[in-house]
Amino acid sequence: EGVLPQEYTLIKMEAVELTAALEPLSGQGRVFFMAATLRPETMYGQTNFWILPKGEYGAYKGLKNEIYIMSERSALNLAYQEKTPIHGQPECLLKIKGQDLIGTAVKSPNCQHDRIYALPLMTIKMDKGTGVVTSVPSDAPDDYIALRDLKEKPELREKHGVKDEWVLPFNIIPIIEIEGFGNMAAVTVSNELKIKSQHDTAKLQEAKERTYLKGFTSGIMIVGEYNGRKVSEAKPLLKKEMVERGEAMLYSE
Ligand code: A2H
Repeated sequence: EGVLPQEYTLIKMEAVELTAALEPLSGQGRVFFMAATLRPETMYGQTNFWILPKGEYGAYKGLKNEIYIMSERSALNLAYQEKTPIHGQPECLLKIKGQDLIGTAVKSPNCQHDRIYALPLMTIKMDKGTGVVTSVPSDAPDDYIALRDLKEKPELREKHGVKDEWVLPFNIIPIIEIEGFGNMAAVTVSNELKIKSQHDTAKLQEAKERTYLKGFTSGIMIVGEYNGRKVSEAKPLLKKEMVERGEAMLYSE
């Protein structure tokens, strides 16, 4: 853990219907999964989002009668950052196990699909961010490998109750061109390193290091409002716009 606080953008992904585990929240306000990201400019490439099946999540009262789904620890931090109704006191409306959220459909800002689904990721850390992670397989090696695992392993889908239609129709979307890495850097680097699965921790770390800085310093957006602009320029602009439109929130820890 670093000494300096890390600032994340929380992407507000709205539940499109309150099925199963979320049903008790009906009539209480709009429900948002709060995905913590360091790469708000990549939201054009979302194909799904990730939940830890064994994780404990909660539905917390947010601002303007909204409801936020996240870990308890992150809800407490958010409450101290004046982003919930009562300073320092998160109000939990419902506790939910990650497993029961798998398959929930959301509408996410800047996403090219009308809806994307909650899928299981076993390497989520509940003591980082919100425990909710949006998935951009073109540019995040963790996301690419975990989505590939689910697509290629029917037994993995079955184990976690994942329906084919939540996974198989979603292809990787090129959003950023990086010299020497093509337009799907995570795929290029993961293949170069021959990463076998989401549990190949050391190689995934290496892949992240190879893509992360490079994407920021020499990446060029090839979609969206800032098509043709550098990632380093587009990132703060897209972040600000999403926050101003009420589609995202800043959060530090
Ligand atoms: B990033 P850092 Cl396109 N557990 O968002 C595991 N991973 C988590 C997490 C958690 N609790 N909370 C957030 N993350 C992921 C986009 C992205 C990200 C791209 C490329 C790289 C990248 C789409 N997924 O991160 O440990 C989130 O994934 C590379 C590091 O705080 C978040 O940003 O440095 C990033 O890890 C935060 O990682």
